[in-house]
Amino acid sequence: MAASGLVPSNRPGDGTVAILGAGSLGRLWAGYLPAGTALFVPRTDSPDQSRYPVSYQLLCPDDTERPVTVAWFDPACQLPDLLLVTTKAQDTLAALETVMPMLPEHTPVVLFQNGMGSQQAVAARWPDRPVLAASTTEGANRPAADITVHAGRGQTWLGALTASANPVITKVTETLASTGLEVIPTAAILQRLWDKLIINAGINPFTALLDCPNGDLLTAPLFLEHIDALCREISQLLEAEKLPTASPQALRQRIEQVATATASNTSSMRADVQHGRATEIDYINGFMVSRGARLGLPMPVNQMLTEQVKQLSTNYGR
Ligand code: KPL
Repeated sequence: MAASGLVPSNRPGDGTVAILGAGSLGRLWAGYLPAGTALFVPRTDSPDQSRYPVSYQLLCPDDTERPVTVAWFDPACQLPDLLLVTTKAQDTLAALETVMPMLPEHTPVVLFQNGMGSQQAVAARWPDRPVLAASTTEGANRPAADITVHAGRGQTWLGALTASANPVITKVTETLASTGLEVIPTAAILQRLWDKLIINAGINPFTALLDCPNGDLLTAPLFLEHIDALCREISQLLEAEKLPTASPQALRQRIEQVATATASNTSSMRADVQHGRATEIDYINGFMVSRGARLGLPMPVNQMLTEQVKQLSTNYGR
């Protein structure tokens, strides 16, 4: 039953998907979901936001375009079957504090945040809810307010973070796969999140500091000076965390492969700095620093990158 006790205008089970976070990734999923099933969840800090539906063009990798219009979720009269959370890592917990009370206890919540730490905070805050995490390599950006570019096809892994999410994984996978995007359920979602964290730790801060696309890193003196030491820190951290280990050389190779495959991309952190937004550095290199501190492992390169990116954001007016 909706929070207000009013009769919902949609029927439970009709595939309605609420999306919290109307940025590039939220718009990507909304654009591929069956027409009319996606709704954006208004932010309580933008009271005017919920007046008009959001309209934009989605530019697809096969060079086709689709016009997308997404209405706003009204908790008084709608019951979503699923909530996708595509907010920045640092905004997630606070944003969910206002949204969770509007959702029935059994509504699955899928977290799409970069980095690590925010997912664990949400699962710890709502341990009895079905909370899942997604790790995606779908590339999306928003060059203008009314344009979302699906920059490259990827894959999305989906896994349970809380016990009550296990029985709903198949259904959530089906709903997300109805977009035509590739969605793969996994029992090893934490490993997937770590794998992506490592890539983000090796690419994002350097591209933000150098203000360059991913591929330009490979010849940049700042990257070449620090990448081996960074990979040594990460390799030691994996071992201390008792996670599958990888040599520093193997980690560097993985990072360089992704930088090459996404050579013309602007990383999410570079984009955040360029737009004067807070970055996710505390959930990427900063997360490694705090895990290292708990385990007695110094992380000087991660620390230096965290501090420099924060300084950069301050210089850009944050
Ligand atoms: O995930 C990314 C990001 O920008 O956050 C990478 C893999 C670095 C691609 O740009």
